[in-house]
Amino acid sequence: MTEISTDLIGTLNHQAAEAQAEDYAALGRQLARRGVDIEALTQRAINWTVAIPTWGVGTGGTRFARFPGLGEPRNIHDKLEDCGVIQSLTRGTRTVSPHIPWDKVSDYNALRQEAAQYGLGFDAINSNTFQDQVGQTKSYKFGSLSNADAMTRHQAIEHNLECIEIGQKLGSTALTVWVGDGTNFAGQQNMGRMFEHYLDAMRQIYEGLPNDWTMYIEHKMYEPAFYSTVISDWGSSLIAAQALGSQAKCLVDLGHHAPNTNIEQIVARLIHVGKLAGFHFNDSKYGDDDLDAGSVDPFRLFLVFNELVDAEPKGLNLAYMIDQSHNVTDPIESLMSSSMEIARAYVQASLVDRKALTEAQEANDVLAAHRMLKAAYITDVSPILAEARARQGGALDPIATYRASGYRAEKATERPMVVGASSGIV
Ligand code: PSV
Ligand code: MN
Repeated sequence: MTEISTDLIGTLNHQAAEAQAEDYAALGRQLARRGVDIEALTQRAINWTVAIPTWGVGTGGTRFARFPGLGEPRNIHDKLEDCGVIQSLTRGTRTVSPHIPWDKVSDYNALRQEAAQYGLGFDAINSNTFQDQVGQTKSYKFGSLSNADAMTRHQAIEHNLECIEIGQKLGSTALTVWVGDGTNFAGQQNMGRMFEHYLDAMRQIYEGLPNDWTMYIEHKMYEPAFYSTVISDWGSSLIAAQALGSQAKCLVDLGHHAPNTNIEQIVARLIHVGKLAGFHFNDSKYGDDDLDAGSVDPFRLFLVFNELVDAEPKGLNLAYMIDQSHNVTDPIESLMSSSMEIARAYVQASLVDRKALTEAQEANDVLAAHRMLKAAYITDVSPILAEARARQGGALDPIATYRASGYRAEKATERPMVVGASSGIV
């Protein structure tokens, strides 16, 4: 089941087939000279997948304004339909990551089947204790899992346990916990006590985790709290993950660090202690900008993947998700573009000659080592990505095909704008 006709994909792919074959063959010859088998890389690209956040298909906004797009998804059913479009064109986004209560329904088994019809499964489920919901007894204004008030903490724990229950019905095996808890004033709270409350609450959630589940702890430096944040960095996240046990790991959202932080080194450290859960991909210039992955600093994205590919022999089992806010673009286009940029970084990092790199490092040959990374990074692997998509029935050019399909215009008439709705994140 897909809203983009396979005929259209076939026709446009056919038109571009000759150029693609030429480019793929030329790249194959170039890589062969470098001792790299293009088919092996194409297979890696075929196996690659990144989860789409359900909230990402809605138009985002800032705290100043939100400019709604046409034909925005009004509910989880519309969101799944949009995610289905992304998957049918890119073939590298086989799962969606739901957010509760934004994606609440009465029948989760039916929702799971609905997703399966689009060829989609469910990835990590995200809890939400950073907003108050209509009818909620206790407010999260002063925090959730670390709130000074025990009843508020209890309510937040119960919500997370409910998320696990929902996730089980959806076929998910991970819970992502991000809390906005923190303070805006020095002295507002006792920082030690807040952390203890958080740990105590997380322990109670952890006890409710099924044996085959993982809990992802997501850190973020600031926002919505601006003086202190309870899980502000990977250090706090790691302390919590280690205190909780082997099923708790640290999730790295690329935007949740100070500008210029060496994220790839954080990744290496978390791999070292076996506590890396996975990623929320996005890009940023200043803070948690939630810009499209690879749009500001693609080299950094590559360097993150360089660490991941390097650590592959350790048998990593990571969760890859996108977490972006699309304020000025069509979210479907941005998500397709981002998923392709992430796959690009992965394939480029797979090109690094690890043996030669280690030798250069052992010999302290600085420039040779650096140039090996750059050689991989400057290789245009687009023909490999396109080939991987086309071989799976996807589009050689997903964005051009999407535009030609008229999907958004069709949805604009089918999905009238809901006044006051805010389907995107801020
Ligand atoms: C917080 O900024 C975050 O990165 C968390 O992952 C949330 O679940 C998501 O954005 C949506 O607000
Ligand atoms: Mn995130």
